[in-house]
Amino acid sequence: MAVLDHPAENVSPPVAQRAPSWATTLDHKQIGILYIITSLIFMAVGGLEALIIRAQLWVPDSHLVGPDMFNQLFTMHGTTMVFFVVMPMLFGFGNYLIPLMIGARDMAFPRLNAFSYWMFAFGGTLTYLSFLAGGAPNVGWFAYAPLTEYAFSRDHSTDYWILGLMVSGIGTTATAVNLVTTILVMRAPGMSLARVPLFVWMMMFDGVLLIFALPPFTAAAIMLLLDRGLGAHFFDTQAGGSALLWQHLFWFFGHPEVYIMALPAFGIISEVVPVFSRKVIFGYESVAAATVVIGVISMGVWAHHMFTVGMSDALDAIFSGASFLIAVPTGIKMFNWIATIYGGKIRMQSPMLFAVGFLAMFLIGGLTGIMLAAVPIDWQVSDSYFVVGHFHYVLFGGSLFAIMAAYYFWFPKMTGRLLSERLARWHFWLMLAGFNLTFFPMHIAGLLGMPRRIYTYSADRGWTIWNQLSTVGAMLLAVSFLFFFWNLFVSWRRGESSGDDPWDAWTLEWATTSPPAHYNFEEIPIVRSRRPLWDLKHPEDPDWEHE
Ligand code: HEM
Ligand SMILES: [Cu+2]
Repeated sequence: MAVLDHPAENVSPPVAQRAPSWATTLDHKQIGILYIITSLIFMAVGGLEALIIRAQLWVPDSHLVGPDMFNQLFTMHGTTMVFFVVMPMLFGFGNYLIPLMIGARDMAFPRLNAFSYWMFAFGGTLTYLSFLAGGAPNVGWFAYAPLTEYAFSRDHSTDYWILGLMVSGIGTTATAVNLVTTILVMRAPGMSLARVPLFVWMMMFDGVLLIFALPPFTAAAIMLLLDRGLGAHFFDTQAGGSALLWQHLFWFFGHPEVYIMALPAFGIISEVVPVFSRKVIFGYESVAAATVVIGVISMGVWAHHMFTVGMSDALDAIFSGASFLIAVPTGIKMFNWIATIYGGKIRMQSPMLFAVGFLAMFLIGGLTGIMLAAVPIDWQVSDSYFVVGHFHYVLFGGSLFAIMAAYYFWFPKMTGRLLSERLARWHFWLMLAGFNLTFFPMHIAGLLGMPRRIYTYSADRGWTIWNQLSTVGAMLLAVSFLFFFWNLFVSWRRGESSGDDPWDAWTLEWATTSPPAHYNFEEIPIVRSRRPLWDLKHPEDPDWEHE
């Protein structure tokens, strides 16, 4: 019975009992919730922008919004979803959960943690202030040169884009350092790196990826500022600068960024699937190793975004091959999750529903990704709606479906209340239907030649029906999110009480009260296996006898 018994010397004195105020808080749980709520607000804004895009494309020759506004809408939508929604939402869950999962009282650097959050909040707000200053950024979320040069982008919208992302990027760098340090040095006694929950493992490599990928982007952003403000010519093609240099620097960040948004999602799935299949994860070691392999390869595939710029055949072949290769460790994870479900006592509650949705949707995104990694196919459909369909299956079908699983799974941890299963089911089925209706037809529109980022099209192109299906799908998606927001709102105030451990789970965050006290654990637990809470609940058959 002694698994979680604790020698007295591990017991720190209780920290201040009362949680500090939200504005000045250093508590990782409050900072996590701040991240989550702020990114939910940005999600509503980014979703609204998407709805206006879809409304504009509902009929041919539409003039609901003009071309200028359309450029701003897709730029702000993409920028918002990537930098102000998916990333910070994942950091929110990471912040909240990691110290609890590793049996710590907080992150390694609580002040830096608060700093990160505020940099994100101010960076996002700064980017949006551009709307008040004459217009929002309109150069696309990857801001290609030379369009961003002063000659072509004379107002300040591009400067807002650069500065907003640099400010929040500083916060992100700090978060990355904080994540890695926390996981390396703050683990409870007995929790070796080979015993951490897979979510923790994947967040650690998320931090590592960020540390490698962000600096080139920051450097490129500074170079662009110099071009625009001080007359430098890094990306100014008319003065001998290189537009391709920007693409290389941006995508050296931008592709790993896809995995920065995906790894934590993989981590969430690796926690949810075992609990709702009532089995340990199949092949913990191979899931962990696949994470490292994905991290390494993801730094070497960036130029698959540049097949059409005229690189050499050799470079095309190398980047194509590396992109195919990354499917292998990703496929290993898929295999492990499915093998975990196989033969399990499956409980189809809301977190598992979204996890299974993730598996199916992410698979489609992965398959179209392999198609796009083949250079001849990419040459045909690059910059078409096929690509827009593809990356929404990855980012929305992948990251966001997993994030939704995380909400339903950990909401009781954060609030002590369950989300309504009835509303969850409405949310799930509407979201699944709306998602596929929105994004599947985009592949067809793309194959029929519809370029991305066009504000309208003529009726004789044959694209109308596919656009109308997409727009109807987007409306369904919007309705599904109303169910989600309503569920969060009512369940937080008067949802059914969850108890401390509603899912009969096995990791340490469930070993304390829900919601946890300010100091997380009264006593720091001692860990002997990968499922410390299972050991505590089943002293007659603890995991550490088998591991
Ligand atoms: C409410 C659901 C969503 C809808 C209806 C939607 C719709 C769209 C559409 C129609 C475009 C293409 C605009 C164009 O090329 O003219 C687009 C672009 C984009 N979306 Fe979404 N989207 C949604 C959610 C998301 C999410 C969750 C993410 C990611 C995390 C995301 C990331 C992007 C990005 C990066 C672009 C590219 C922007 C650019 O071309 O600069 N979207 N979206
Ligand atoms: Cu990529």
